[in-house]
Amino acid sequence: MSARHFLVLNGPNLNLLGTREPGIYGATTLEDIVAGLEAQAASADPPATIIALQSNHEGELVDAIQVHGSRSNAIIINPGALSHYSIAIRDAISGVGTPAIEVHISNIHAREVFRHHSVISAIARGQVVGLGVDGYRLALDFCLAHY
Ligand code: CA2
Repeated sequence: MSARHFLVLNGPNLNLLGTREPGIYGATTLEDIVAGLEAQAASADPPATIIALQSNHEGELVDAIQVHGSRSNAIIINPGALSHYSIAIRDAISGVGTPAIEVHISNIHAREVFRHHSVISAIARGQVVGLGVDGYRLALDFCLAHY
């Protein structure tokens, strides 16, 4: 059994990836993204495992952070629209004290003004923004190197 675990969380509507709005979010499905991350983690030295969860419900994400985040080496999270207003997710990440990398597929700074601010970013270890679904792989690369 691997000694390293990374929690990958995706928030509301990210289950639709690859099925709609490919111009903004690309053509890759969330299932494909998770499969890629699992393979990346398994082939790392030392190897790691991924716990991946997507939810359209804020409370489920908070529960996952409390239960799995506390036992993980790091959290990779795309909170979706919750990024812009969920103090509950921010408090959950701060509460477990596990380093979190915030990922956004699109460049939130080049979109509507209400997307420019993330309430998560100030407590995140860092962000990967606007690099498409590659952002997840880059975030995991960082986690595998540092945690
Ligand atoms: O760019 C990102 O990753 C976002 O977190 C995506 C959120 C958006 O509310 C944030 O401002 C930025 C929305 C996710 C919706 O995902 C969809 C995927 C395919 C089709 C429709 C929605």
